[in-house]
Amino acid sequence: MKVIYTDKQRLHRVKYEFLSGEPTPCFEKPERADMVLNAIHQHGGFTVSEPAVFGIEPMHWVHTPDYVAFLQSAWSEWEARYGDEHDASPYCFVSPRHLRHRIPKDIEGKLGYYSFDMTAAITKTSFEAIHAAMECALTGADLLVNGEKAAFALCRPPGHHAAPDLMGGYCYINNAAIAAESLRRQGKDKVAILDIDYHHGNGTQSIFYERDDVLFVSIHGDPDYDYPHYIGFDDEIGEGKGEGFNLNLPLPQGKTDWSLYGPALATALEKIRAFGADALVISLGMDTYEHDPISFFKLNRTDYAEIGRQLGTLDLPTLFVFEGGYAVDDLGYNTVAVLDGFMR
Ligand code: SP5
Ligand code: ZN
Repeated sequence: MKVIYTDKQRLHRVKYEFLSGEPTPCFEKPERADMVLNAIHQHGGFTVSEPAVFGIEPMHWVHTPDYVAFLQSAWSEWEARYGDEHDASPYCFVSPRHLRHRIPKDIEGKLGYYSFDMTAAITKTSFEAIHAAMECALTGADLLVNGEKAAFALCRPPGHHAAPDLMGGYCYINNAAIAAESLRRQGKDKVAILDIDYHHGNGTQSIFYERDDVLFVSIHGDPDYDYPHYIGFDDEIGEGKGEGFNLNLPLPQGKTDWSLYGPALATALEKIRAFGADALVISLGMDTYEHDPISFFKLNRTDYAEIGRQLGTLDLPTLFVFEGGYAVDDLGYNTVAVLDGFMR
């Protein structure tokens, strides 16, 4: 299988996230990708290559122009005000939500306006990495269009929490959504996105919520008790033309092992088959692992091989887009277990 990766993505390294009441070293770090690359090289059945060059235009396919402009200028505006000692991070959010509000001129106001949490800080070189991650996903989509059966875009920072004009959950630009849109624009009439990150793909859901040409299915920790807290429930089925093209399969914290996960995966695959997808994008989060430090499912490496095998039974051109997964020591081997299970 072809893997698309570039070291440019190392340019995004955030110092802290605000978690459980204290500044914590950021779980989403460059070493995550190193561990995956390491396992990929050990496996031997992959070829790793650099992404092709794309401009920033594809960001506008799923994000608003003002949001993209904000991402580009945020660091210089922040540095002009506060210097370069700390990463640019929001502290104040839109309130009141339901009355009119406007986009403020000051960088601190803008950071809050375009964020839904405090875990997506911006550094001097973040935008280069964010752009490179999108290029990895787009290159993967092009491989499928050119006849490749499958590809793995080893993206970071991840993307599935990024909505049209919101960053959060370590995500800025929605790599999987842009890859799906690229597939749509290149002749794949129906594209399914299956999000198996532990956390609900709120950003991807919001991007495609009113569309019937891109099906979004997500298996994740029950948002009544878990991040992203306000979205990801099973009664969110899509709106307008998109009604019936959004499927959330929340599962309980703590006790979700294969006995609960397997049936949810079967439901997801059945939905994708019934949709009649021409291509499949997998938001491949590995934070469903039993030893993940911030998540609460109990999947193990054998389960990952089985997930990969079952995804293969759909027999669709499939792009894997890397999302979360924070048990760094096992992250590479778990990721390769899914891909290896798929290739068998
Ligand atoms: C891409 C991705 O996986 N983003 C996830 C961001 C989740 N951030 C908030 C996690 C909150 C976890 N709270 C439990 C703390 C355990 N000590
Ligand atoms: Zn996650």
